[in-house]
Amino acid sequence: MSTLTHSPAWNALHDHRTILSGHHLRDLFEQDEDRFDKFSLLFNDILIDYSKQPINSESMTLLMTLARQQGLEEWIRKMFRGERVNNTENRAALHVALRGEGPFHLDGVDITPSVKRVLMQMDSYTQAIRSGELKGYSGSRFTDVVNIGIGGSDLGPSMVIDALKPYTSSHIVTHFVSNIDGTNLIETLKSLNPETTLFIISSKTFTTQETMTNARSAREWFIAHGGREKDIAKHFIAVSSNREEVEKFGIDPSNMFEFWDWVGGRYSLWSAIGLPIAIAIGMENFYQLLDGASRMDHHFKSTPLEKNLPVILALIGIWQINFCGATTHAVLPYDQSLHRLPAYLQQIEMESNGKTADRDGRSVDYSTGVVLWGEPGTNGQHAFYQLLHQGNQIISSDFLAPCQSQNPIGNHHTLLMANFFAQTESLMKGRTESEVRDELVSQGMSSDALEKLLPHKIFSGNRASNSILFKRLDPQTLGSLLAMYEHKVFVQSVIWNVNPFDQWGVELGKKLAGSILSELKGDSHVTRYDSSSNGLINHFKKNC
Ligand code: G6Q
Repeated sequence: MSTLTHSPAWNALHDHRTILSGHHLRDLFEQDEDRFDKFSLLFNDILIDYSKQPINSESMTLLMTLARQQGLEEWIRKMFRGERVNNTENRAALHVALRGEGPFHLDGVDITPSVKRVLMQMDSYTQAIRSGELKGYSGSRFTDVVNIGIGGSDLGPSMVIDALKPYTSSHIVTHFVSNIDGTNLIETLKSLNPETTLFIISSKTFTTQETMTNARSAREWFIAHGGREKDIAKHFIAVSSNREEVEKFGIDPSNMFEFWDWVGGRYSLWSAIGLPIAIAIGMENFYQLLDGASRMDHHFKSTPLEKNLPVILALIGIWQINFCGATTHAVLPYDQSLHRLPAYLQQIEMESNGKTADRDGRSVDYSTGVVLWGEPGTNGQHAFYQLLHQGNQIISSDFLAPCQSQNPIGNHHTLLMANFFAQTESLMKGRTESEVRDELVSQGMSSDALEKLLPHKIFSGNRASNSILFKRLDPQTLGSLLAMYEHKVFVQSVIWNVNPFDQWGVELGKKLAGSILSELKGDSHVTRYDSSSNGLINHFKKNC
């Protein structure tokens, strides 16, 4: 048994769960009129309501005790102090330095000036592109930006640009190519003119197979469609921490935007990886995004655990995953602009905390991380909500919505929000047998038919959710929300004693494909793998 699952705070939570599990959420609300006031928090324009969770005041006290037992307050200080909290890679995780006033120290040196220098470089480049001062090889202004990157070098920027569409320039369209599947690149290039297209090759390492393959093919396309070698400098720029590889690729280092090994890929949208965001929404709005995140950083660092948004969300998640038996977590934005948020958070949560070894290399005997998924409401309601309401698995969820729409039209937003409130309410309350019986009787249903239909119309309810309401989806609010989720994941990693900043699973994937690649090239019959892999590879070779 691990130290964690053996600890007093963990055991107290287990015992408490046994007692509390006998209480339906409906009862908890009936017993306490002030439940919303007790279990909700306001941070600037963001309201978090966690009162529809199976908790009472004692649950929160016990969860806070667990957090303190695991040394959370000191871990937060360590991260902000630039200590090497990414122990398996011997690195700091200082993404907060990308958006804060500073100073932020790494090995005794303030890194804020380097951050500011790159921000200034982004600022002048962004202005030059948006104003048309920088032009393509034929003298026309840029109309399209193609970001070539994958994982952390893709998900954040593409999600943010979709989320902030009303803030984007109407002169420039941003495209994202991430998949090594040629379809992604080819379909993107089909509508583009090389004379007016700017390629941003975004890769921290500048060695990632997918990105480098797409980048080379994009360069070939550029040359094949009228561009000359000497025009590449104008049309290809790089965001990377690997100057040597950038030069090898043929990009002028003066067209390289630097970031550093203390910025994890999935925490990098605040760095030069955010360049496509800055070009799309303008630098002023990009600064607003950073400012929103910085405000959340300040809140996270300086607010007592009991009133600390990321801490509360994280502990509610721990409660759900480790004590209530939730195996998956749905992120359900009632905002079409946030349609890529679940995919983005999937990486933040699953890549960060999906680990089996703790910080000291011991196997854990408790769940870490959670399967995260989701789709915007109301679409999901007509697809998978059935299982949320009447399935027999425990699924926790975050419902997110803006009070004001980015695109008001008629009564759309009111209807959307009516659905938002109705869903969390009915998941919590359910429908009892007597409520269903009364309804069917009032419809005049015969007793035989009624008894047959009755069990199908009962909803057990008692299904937990968090509601996250914000005034409007603007750059600052989005920045705060994303930083909130980043810190939530960090808090959970502290409770589980895992390193949230490495990703050895990703590194393995990068290596494995390389070894099979050589087998796919020749004509020889493959025999060196298991019979399944041999059979599949040989079938592919016959049919490709
Ligand atoms: C993120 C991961 C991973 C990474 C990609 C791209 O935290 O490390 O998703 O971002 O594998 O890596 P490069 O930016 O080095 O191409």
